[in-house]
Amino acid sequence: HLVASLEVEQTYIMVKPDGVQRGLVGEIISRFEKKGFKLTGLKLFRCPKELAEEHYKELQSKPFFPKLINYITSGPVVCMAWEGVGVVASARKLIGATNPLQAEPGTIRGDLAVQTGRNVVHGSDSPENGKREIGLWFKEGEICEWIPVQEPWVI
Ligand code: FUP
Repeated sequence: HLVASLEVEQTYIMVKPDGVQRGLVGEIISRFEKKGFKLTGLKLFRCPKELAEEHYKELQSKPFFPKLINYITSGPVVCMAWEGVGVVASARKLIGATNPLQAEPGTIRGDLAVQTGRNVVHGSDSPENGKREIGLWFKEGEICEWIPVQEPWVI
């Protein structure tokens, strides 16, 4: 089960081609911003087949692999790096179950998607994969470290 960690982590979040085509980019970014995580990387990107295959290499032997690669490379995606305490597990909670029909209402997939093969968003499944995937999808210099202005929320 998803247990939130107390470590500052990085996760790779991606709006998949259906999310871009359906105009859901702002809505999806908004969910992570409102939760309180920090955006450290963002770009619109047309993904080459080789990169999609590397990203999903753990699923290489699955019967749905060729369809998955076609889907991810079918149009531009929005690549994001997000940072925060426990962000990996928390982002997966915000995203919801892989099958959108099983995803809880209130989650991105639960609110916005129907099909597993069109589930609008990706989120890394471990801090190790978060680092690996950010390294795959972003070049050096595309990740921006910044410190939010420290305004007190209550006096
Ligand atoms: P998730 O971590 O929720 O993105 O799910 P997985 O890593 O298990 O699967 C990655 C992607 O493969 C899913 F987003 C959609 C696709 N997939 C299928 O098309 N069919 C399946 O039965 C399982 C996954």
